Amino acid sequence: KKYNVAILGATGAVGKEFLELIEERNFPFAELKLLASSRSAGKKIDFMGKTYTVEEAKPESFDNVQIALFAGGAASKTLAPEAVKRGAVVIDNSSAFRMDPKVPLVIPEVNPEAIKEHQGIIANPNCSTIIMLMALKPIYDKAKIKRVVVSTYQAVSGAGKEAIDELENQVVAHIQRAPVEANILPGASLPKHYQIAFNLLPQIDVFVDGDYTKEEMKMVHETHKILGDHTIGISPTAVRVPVFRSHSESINLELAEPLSAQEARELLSAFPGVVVEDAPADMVYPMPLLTSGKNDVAVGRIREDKSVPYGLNIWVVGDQIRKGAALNALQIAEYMIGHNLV
Ligand code: 2RA
Repeated sequence: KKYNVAILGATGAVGKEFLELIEERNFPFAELKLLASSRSAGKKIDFMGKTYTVEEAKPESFDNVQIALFAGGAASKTLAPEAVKRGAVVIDNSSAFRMDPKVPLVIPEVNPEAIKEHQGIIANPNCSTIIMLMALKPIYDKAKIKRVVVSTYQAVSGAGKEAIDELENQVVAHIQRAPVEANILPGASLPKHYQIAFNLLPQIDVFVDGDYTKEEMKMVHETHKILGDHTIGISPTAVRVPVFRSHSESINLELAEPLSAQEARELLSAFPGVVVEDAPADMVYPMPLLTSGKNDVAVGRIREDKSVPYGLNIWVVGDQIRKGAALNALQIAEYMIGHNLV
C-alpha cells in the first residue's frame, strides 16, 4: 500500500532531510506534496526523477493527504489541526504540541506504544531530548535513573541555515582579518548577537523559569513525558558550539541500582539505533564529524563515576537533523504503517 504524503517546510534543512530519507528508506509514497510558506512557494525541487513545485501551505493543501510530515516552525500550530480535520495524520517536529496531554511524544525505539493513543497529531521531541534518551532508555530500563546532569554541545545547523552561513562567514572573515559580524546567534529574534566562530554560546533559545533556557527545560519536561517518570531529576546546560552538524552531550547519571561500565556498554550495543564507539586505548570515541549524515546515535567514554553511589558518565553524539528530527519523524510514520495505524 502507498500513501499520499505532504511535507510542510520542504525547502528547509529538515524538509530536505525528509526527502533524502524517503528515497533512502524506500518510503511507500504515492503522491508527494511539497509545501512551504509563501516565501518559498514556486521553487522547484528535483526528487526521484520528477520535478516538484513547492506550493504555499494552506488548509486545503491537506485534502487527500494521509501522512503529513511537518518539519517544524510556527505554521504547525494552525495547520496541524487543519490537516487532521481533513483526515491526515500529522507528525510534527515543532514544539507546539509536545506537552499537550492529548498528543503522544514519541521516539519509536523508546516509547512506540504511545503512538496508538494519537488523535491525529504525533509530536517529534526536541533534538537534544531524542539524542539523550536514545542512550538513556536501555540504562533506565535496567537500573532506573535518579538524576541526570547533562551539558550539550549543539551544532549551528540546529539554529537553521542562517546560523550555518554565519559560522562560515565568521571563520572566513577571521582568516582574512576582516571585521567579524554577528547577526543571528544565539537567536535571530534576540536583542543581542554574539560571535560563534572560535567561541561557545551558553544560551539556546530564550530564558524561562529560574534562568534556565527553553531548550534546557525541553530536555526536562520531554524526558519526563516520554519515559512516563516525573521523579527523574534533570539538570541541563545547553551550549551552542562552532560545529556545523551533530549535537554532542556529556551526561552524568546517578542510577538507583548498580550498573558497571561494561554492562552499560552491552545494554547500549544491543539497543536499536545506538552504536557504541568506546575504545579509549585506540582513541575511539564519538565525534560530531563522524556521526553527521548517519542514522545511529553514538555513545562512548562510558565510565563509572565513583564520586556518587551507582554513578555513570557517558558521551553521546547524534545527527540532530536525522535522528534528532527527520529520521525520528519518518520512523514514527513507518511504525504506523507497519501496525495499520494509518
Ligand atoms: C537547536 N534544539 O539545536 C534546536 C533545534 N531543534 O537549536
